[in-house]
Amino acid sequence: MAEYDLLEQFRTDVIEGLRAKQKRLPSRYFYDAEGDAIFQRIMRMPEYYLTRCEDEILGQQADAVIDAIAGDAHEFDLLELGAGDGTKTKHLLRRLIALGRAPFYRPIDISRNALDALGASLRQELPTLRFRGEQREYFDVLGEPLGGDRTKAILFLGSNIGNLDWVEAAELLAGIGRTMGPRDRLMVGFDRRKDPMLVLRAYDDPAGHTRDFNLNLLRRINRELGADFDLERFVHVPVYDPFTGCASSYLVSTCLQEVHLDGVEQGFRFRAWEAIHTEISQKYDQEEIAALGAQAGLRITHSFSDRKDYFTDAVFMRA
Ligand code: AVJ
Repeated sequence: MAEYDLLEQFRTDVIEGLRAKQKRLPSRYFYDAEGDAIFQRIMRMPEYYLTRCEDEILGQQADAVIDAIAGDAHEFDLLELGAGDGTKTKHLLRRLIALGRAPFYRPIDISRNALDALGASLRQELPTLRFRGEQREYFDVLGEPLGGDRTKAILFLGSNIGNLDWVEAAELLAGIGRTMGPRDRLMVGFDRRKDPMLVLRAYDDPAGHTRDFNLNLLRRINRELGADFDLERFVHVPVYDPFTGCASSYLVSTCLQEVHLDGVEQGFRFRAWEAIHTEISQKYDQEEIAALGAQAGLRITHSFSDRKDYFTDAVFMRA
């Protein structure tokens, strides 16, 4: 999509979300340049265990992971949905290059900014790696075939799948599955169910990075859509439901107020303590991972976890 259409889509989604009875904003809009930078800080903070756990898996079990996703294919496409800064994937890329193998790395991300930074770091750190980044939304890749006749390994890491509810997640996996041949593999990073307080702290850090991340969505709407959100009048509220395994983030209006958007006649009214839902981060146990895969027509071939069993990278093939 062109820049203009992306902005129009953003506008439409914001208006629709704020008009709804239960206000919501799609979490994919967190990732502008500022949001990317805040997310980098989140990944470095002690409470956000997800990144370190998956980094441990890919760092310490790289050879086994490579074997599971690419077998003995010499040349293959390594696609990554939501590549971000690619830090964790570089464990695999470095090892593949060291083994003399020839992956064609295809990072896909909605953030132009993240792709540019990733490209620059790859050219420096892995000059012989062939790669081509694509700026797209995950759901966009589904209609089109994800690659030619070459074997492909598809990565969807970092618990990005956690931002989708069960139905959306199953549809995404099924959609990816339809583009997979019998030799292709999909590896998905799932945040596991664990002590609820530990989960909650990952989204409620004392340094306030997660609050900044959540509030940045309003700052972005102000900047790009000409709105007048007063960031002082919203608070970050994370909750975790141990029944459903769903962590949710809200922005809650601390008072009665009206917010305006450029070109929209009618203001958006907030009652005192009315909430905007901004994100889910779903946690899974092993059975749920297998059941989700099965619903999407996929079967688990391998499952890699960190020492504490906080995080699992599951490898799927078509069932
Ligand atoms: C990038 C979607 C995996 O849900 O844990 C981090 C985003 N939100 N802190 C997550 C996020 C608040 C993150 N994902």
